[in-house]
Amino acid sequence: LESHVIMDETAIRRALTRIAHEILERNKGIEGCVLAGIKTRGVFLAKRLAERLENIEGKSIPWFELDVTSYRDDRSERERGADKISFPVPIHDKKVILFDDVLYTGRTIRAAMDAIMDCGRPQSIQLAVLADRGHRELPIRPDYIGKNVPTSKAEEIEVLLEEVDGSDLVRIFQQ
Ligand code: 3GP
Ligand code: 5GP
Ligand code: MG
Repeated sequence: LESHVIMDETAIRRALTRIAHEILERNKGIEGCVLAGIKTRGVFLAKRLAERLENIEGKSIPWFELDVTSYRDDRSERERGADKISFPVPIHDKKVILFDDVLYTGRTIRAAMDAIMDCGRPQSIQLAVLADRGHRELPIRPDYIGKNVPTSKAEEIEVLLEEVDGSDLVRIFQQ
């Protein structure tokens, strides 16, 4: 099993700092912005980004966790209807910025947008990802990208984050 490192701790830190500045530039600050971290690792990325933005701007930005499992299109209709998400942070008229670790087919992001639209009408939805590995099956593109990683479908990206894995690293594996 061959693997190589595509982002180390420093690269991840710099990418997050750059994305923070890109968000501030595009939105002219963080007024009206809300961060949403998608399921496991996207949550920690969103939390880190919120800290960066607070350090730069000197004001806090709301963020919340988003579990899109019940909105995925690979679940049955019955399973999907089961639990409607409610957010701890109001999203009506807000600029919601989604954060996920890896973007692949785009189905997870479609599910995340569905979940959000079910709860209100945001002013806009933007997307940040740590790694974009290509192979989209839906017309979805990220607004903020840590690193573009062209992959074959046989390759897999492993994202390790301090909070869950004890260290920060992005690696690519050949299956
Ligand atoms: P995450 O919850 O931190 O994002 O999907 C469950 C976990 O498996 C994810 O962790 C993700 O990192 C990892 N994973 C690795 N390869 C894949 C893949 O091809 N599809 C999905 N859905 N998850 C993958
Ligand atoms: P998509 O729905 O775009 O196909 O996949 C995105 C989700 O699946 C992300 O939340 C991510 O966790 C996971 N995923 C897809 N491919 C990979 C991969 O190569 N590596 C990792 N770590 N996660 C992946
Ligand atoms: Mg993920």
